[in-house]
Amino acid sequence: MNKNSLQLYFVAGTTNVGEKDFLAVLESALKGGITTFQLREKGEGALEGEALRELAEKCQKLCRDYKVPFIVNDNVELALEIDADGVHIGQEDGVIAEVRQKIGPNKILGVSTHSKVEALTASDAGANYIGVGPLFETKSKENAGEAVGPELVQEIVRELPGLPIVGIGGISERKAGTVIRNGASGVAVISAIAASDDVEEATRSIKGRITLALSGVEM
Ligand code: 3NM
Repeated sequence: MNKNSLQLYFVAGTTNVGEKDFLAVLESALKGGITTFQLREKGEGALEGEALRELAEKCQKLCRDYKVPFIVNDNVELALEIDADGVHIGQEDGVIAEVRQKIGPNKILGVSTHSKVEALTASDAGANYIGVGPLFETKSKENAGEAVGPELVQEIVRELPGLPIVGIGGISERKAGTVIRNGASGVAVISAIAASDDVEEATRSIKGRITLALSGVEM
């Protein structure tokens, strides 16, 4: 995969946007410059079944309009059914190599990792990129575990220089540059975008920080 598409990776589901309209939030984020979107529909009141499929198809269409990859979290069957660009799985979502087998060689496979060992395993099993986190404290994921700190990104990059990494967990606009300077190809966020009052503007600001950090400008 093109690692530039990981620069600002927006992760969200309907339970992350408060009173806002979910698709409007996604479109604003796309306008603001997100480079990948992952539909992660979890928590109390999360959509399931046909309702989830309909939402996924609407997200997919919007992402296509903006030429941004559309990734489905966890649900390999749904991703295949609607021909999403890829799937993202956690450590509990089935053995990584089995998921790769199911989706074939061409779809994007992302895996959440929390240690060097998990990163190596994911890489061997055919992940195209890994999420490393939670880098900082986060309230957006239940049982996210202790913050591992951005230094873990650096350690993993040293072991696996060819594997694109997105940092995740508690990343604010202010922290985005640090994550990039530790060697990540990009940052993945939920609340920094989904919970902001002005989604497009917040997205643009985070993207600006990432672009600066990738070009080597210190802030
Ligand atoms: N995965 P926020 S942390 C979905 O560590 C997710 O694997 C994590 O949300 C991991 O940007 C996390 O609001 C939540 O902190 C990220």
